[in-house]
Amino acid sequence: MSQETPVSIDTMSDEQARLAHDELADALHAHNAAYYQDDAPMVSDAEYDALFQQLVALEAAFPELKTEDSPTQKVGAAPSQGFAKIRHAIPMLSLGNAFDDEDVAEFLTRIRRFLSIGDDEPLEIVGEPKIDGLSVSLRYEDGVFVRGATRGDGAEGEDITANLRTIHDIPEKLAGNAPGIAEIRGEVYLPKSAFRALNETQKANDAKIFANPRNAAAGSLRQLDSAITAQRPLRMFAYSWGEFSANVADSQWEFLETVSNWGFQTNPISRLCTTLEEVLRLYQDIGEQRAQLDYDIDGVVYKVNRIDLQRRLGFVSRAPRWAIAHKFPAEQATTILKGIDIQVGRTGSLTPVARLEPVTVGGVVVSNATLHNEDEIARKDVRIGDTVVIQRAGDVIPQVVRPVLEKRPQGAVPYAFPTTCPVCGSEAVRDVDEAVRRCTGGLICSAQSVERLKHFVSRNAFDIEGLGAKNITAFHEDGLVNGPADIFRLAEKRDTLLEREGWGDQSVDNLLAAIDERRRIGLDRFIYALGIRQIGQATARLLARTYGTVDAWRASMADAQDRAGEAYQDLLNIDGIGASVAEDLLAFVHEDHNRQVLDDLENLLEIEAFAAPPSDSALAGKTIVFTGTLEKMTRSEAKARAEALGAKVSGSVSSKTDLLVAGPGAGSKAKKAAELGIETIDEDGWIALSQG
Ligand code: 1X8
Repeated sequence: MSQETPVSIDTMSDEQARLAHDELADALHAHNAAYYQDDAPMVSDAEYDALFQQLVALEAAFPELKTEDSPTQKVGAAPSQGFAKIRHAIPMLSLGNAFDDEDVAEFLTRIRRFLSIGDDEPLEIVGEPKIDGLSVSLRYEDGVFVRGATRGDGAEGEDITANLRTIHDIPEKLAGNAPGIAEIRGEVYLPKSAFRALNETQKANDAKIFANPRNAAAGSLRQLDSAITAQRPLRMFAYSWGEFSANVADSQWEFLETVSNWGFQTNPISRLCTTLEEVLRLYQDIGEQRAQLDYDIDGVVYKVNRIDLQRRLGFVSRAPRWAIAHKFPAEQATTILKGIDIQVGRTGSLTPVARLEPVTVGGVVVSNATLHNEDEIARKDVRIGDTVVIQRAGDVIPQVVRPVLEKRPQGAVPYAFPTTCPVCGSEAVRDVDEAVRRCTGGLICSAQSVERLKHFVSRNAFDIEGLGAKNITAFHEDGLVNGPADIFRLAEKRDTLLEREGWGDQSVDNLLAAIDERRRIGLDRFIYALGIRQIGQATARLLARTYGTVDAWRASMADAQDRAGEAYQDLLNIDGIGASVAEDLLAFVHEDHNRQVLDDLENLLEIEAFAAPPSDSALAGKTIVFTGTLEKMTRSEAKARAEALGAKVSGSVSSKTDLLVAGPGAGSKAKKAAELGIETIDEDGWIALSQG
């Protein structure tokens, strides 16, 4: 569902879905940053063309896209200062989500299909309550607790060892025989009863009142003074692991038993299930107990029990294919819609935001919510002055669900969506079948420039410390930074920076140092940072992996302008890039202005070649094509394995193909490979190669 090629979700290919997801997620992430980090709630940050519900619908149809870091799920934790960073030996993953029984059924079907397990063969699933707390990783060496970290962004967390040592459920020494290295993962939480008591005390002391137990637990764990943490009765359930120097369990269930013997708490209402019906009954049972539990839960996590099967299933993006979180429904409330603001995104999309009479939903005060887009407002017939039902789930931006018609004030009129850009006044148009109306102002629209800059410095792009959305907006407003390259020329404007209120020698030095630190950047991040339509993180990585260096990428993009040429075919051959993405990409590089920006940036930066993940693998950097029938693993598994080893998987054979894996029934591709003299192996050869 690119904005250009409207494809309905029902008929989308996996590739289209992933691209659509990239685009929507991207936009919403930026919006989230504005809302949660910049204290500028909903002020024109994101390209919120990303209709939240479109994303939800997309994820419902393609649940593998529903990772815990999807904007539908969560907002990234605000980076905090004061704790040392710890890189996790093994990343802490997110989880995909299931919202209804059908999602769960599909999850099980997908696993069976991937592993080629028949419907009549058993598949054990462990169901465990999903605790609404903070994920931590605890490292034990020779049975002794040495270090503990928050999840952070999954790759890197914060060293909160001292605080974790105050938690009674975290043993200082493991009972029994633990291996030399054992990393236990679990959720730290504050019991509901303790939360209520804490807020009583806080109130009596005129101190900060916490919105919910999770926030209170987070605040308690992030104390720089662990004596304060020690006063908060935090607890922990263990449920997973990171690095282990020896095998301690063959299944999740056995793992839980093992860590329980070592002295950890494991959740007593978890259950081992064998059928979809059992899994759904567990969800029902846990849902019914929810209110009585002394800790908040927001769903049930299902995991494939056998660890060997978990290994085979592996990961999609940053979530395991072998686990999913079945969420409980969102909480709702009613309030009054005071107005509708229109925000302009990076690519000109106009996004309506509801201004609400503040109301508490699920323990959090909400004063604005998303209305997704023009059609959504019309479909729901939401009018200014209406009493509206809003809902929020987890940390997600609240949504307007529907108006309460009985309470509609007299004289309320249907909302007329603007047809001009509220920022630059240019005409705002909708392409046929596009959900989003866009400002046509392009380069003259300051809202778009600002959003592009915000994207450029955002967390997954250049991520410059001290140069977040707020500062970049101010710098843009004052003409200090008009385009991305200006950021790397700020040193020339030192004096102007010093004149700014709140900026002194130290802070300017820090900023310039932080900018210098980012002059080296990986090609994938660089491409992503450009903010090209439809090029999200996954697609940017794909391009970086395929072309390797910025020079090779640019040269190929230039060559690919010839739609009849080989470079264009090569681009389309990338598994995961279709014609619509290719067009957006080529349109971007075709623009003189953009090429100028690329030239400028290349002069100012050191853009690192893409490093294929495991460089010791014989397959790293190789282009592989699979054809014919694979009998010992599914095509998806083969592809996932190839990519994990740093190879590219292509859909068709060309002179760039390094290896063809041909199963029985291989036809024209095998013939073409033979003609081109490309190495061809069978499935057994592939298994030997990919395992060796
Ligand atoms: C997150 C959580 C998991 C579990 C419980 N609570 C959570 N918040 C569990 O597995 N029992 S797993 C998980 C994750 O993988 N991100």
